[in-house]
Amino acid sequence: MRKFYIVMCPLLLCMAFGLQSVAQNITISGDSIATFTINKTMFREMKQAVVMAKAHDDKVHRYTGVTVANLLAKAGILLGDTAKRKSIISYIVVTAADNYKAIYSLPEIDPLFANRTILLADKEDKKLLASENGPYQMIVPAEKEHARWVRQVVSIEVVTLKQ
Ligand SMILES: Nc1nc2c(c(=O)[nH]1)N[C@H]1C(S)=C(S)[C@@H](COP(=O)(O)O)O[C@H]1N2
Ligand SMILES: [Mo]
Repeated sequence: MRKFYIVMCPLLLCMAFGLQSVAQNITISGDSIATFTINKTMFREMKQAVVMAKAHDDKVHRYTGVTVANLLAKAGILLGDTAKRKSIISYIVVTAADNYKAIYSLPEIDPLFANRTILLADKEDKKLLASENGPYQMIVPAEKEHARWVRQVVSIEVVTLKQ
């Protein structure tokens, strides 16, 4: 029995950390920035925001995480008044671990334009997201469909139209 633990414990730990290190990073890329990776520690150290939103189960839940606006700003994307001519011709592509994708226009993300907060959450009702949804999920309040509540987000790409 002792031999079993000596072999299995390191093995299981390696597997757990191996899987986590891939899934717990978010890569942010775009033409005007160097590709930027945010890991779990960086995510937790960023300003935490709370959004109340009705999920696919028709119930209002409390989501905690980082606003997508702050994530983009951290990666070097300019938002706000000085960037608005560029923002209105830009969008983001959010990709999940299963390669599911959704797009959001930059004016939907930028608080200069948007009257709702789009969040990348890691917690629902104060608990870490369930593994089928997390570690990170897009929370898009007040949408009638939940198709853009992308689960298991792995990357965000910023695209600006060519003029
Ligand atoms: N990664 C990923 N996220 C996804 C999907 C998907 O197929 N893959 N489906 C979307 C759709 S169409 C809906 S309705 C909701 C379903 O969320 P639920 O599983 O919490 O009901 O997740 C959205 N997020
Ligand atoms: Mo859906």
